[in-house]
Amino acid sequence: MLSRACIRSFGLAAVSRRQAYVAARRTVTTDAASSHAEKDDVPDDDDAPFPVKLSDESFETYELDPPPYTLDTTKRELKKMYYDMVAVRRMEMAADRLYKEKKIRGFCHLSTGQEAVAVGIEHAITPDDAIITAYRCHGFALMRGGTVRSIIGELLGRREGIAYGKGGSMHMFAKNFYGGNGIVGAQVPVGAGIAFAHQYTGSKTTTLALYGDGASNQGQVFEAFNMAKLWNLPILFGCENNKYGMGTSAARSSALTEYYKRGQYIPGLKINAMDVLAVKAAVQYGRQYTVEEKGPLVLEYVTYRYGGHSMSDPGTTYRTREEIQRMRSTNDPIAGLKQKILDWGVCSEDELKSLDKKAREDVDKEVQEAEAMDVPPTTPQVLFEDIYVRGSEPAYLRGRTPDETFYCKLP
Ligand SMILES: Cc1ncc(C[n+]2csc(CCOP(=O)(O)OP(=O)(O)O)c2C)c(N)n1
Ligand SMILES: [Mg+2]
Repeated sequence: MLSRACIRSFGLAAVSRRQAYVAARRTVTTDAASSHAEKDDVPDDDDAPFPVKLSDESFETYELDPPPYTLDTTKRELKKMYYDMVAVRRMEMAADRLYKEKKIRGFCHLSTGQEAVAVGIEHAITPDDAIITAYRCHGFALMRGGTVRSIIGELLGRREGIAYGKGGSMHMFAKNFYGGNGIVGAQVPVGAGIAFAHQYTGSKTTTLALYGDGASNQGQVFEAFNMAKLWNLPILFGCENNKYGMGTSAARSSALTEYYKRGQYIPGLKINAMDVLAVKAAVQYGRQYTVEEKGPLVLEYVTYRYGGHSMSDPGTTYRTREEIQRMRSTNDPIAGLKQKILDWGVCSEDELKSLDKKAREDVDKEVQEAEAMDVPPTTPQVLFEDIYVRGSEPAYLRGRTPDETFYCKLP
């Protein structure tokens, strides 16, 4: 029989386990407006650089010197960052509407709340660097040069979609953007392969391989870490920690929620990824580190998704409405940058409003164009097209049964 003391201690253990579930420690700030610039330092000229001081709670490091806490930016860049984040959000909102109208079918994962990650990264790298991510990929596709028209067209399954209407929400590609991948974690070793190619060809570029807090527990992630370290690959592994993997909180799924330490023998950096400037500073530092052949890094972008996991998840059964509301009203990346732009006198409230209006109008116009696009004709030619790179197709492709075999027209 169990003694009372025993029962008490088991009980306590269960309680402390439960508490551990609730309180995942997030030690960097998620304040989106935590950086600081002196108004007097902001020049009149849109292209003249001025310094921004990041909050000392922007980063946490593991076996790594932190990035500089000062970042040079320009008025033009801040306005572009703002425009980009608004455009990503408007595009996601349009996808949300079209899904609810049943015009978009199948899977659809939105990144509302996480805009500072895709935008901050793009402002820190060059078009020759590579990005690969999971299914929450619309914002990355846009930042990598996809158009709203082609991304929404893809979601609608249109012929002129970014993947010719055959990929849908999870499978979008652009130059040096390797998707959009549906299998949780699978993009991480593929990212290591891209980094290997960069190293092999001596291109002095880096690869960013992004995955979620849920994906971080996949075995293949650790296999990729191992190879990357052995070969000193120029890669920035990046865990987008949005606190949940589907309906499971990070603390329930991960024995160690400090994802930036997960590389063990790979240095790591945790980033306030609600502040687009902190993301830019961290990634530009990481990029430099990897192209200087110092080896891989594991970054952790601390962020938050406002919506459910996908369109079929209301997102309110495993977290409180208060938590979502608090993040939206006090940590929003767009509102945070907006406040800084106004505080620092980067532009007037009217100019910012017209920037907002322009982003909205640009997106709405392209969404309308996407809706007007043709759906692909239902012919075998179209069905079998684009399995191979155009021009490299084999003589025939097998269908489900021999009579479905498709003979490619040889050029
Ligand atoms: C190998 C594999 N297992 C399970 C799934 C189902 N699944 C899709 S998303 C997901 C959770 C991933 O969460 P996270 O990595 O945190 O990414 P987030 O959705 O938060 O961006 C799971 C388990 C899958 N797609 N592939
Ligand atoms: Mg997650």
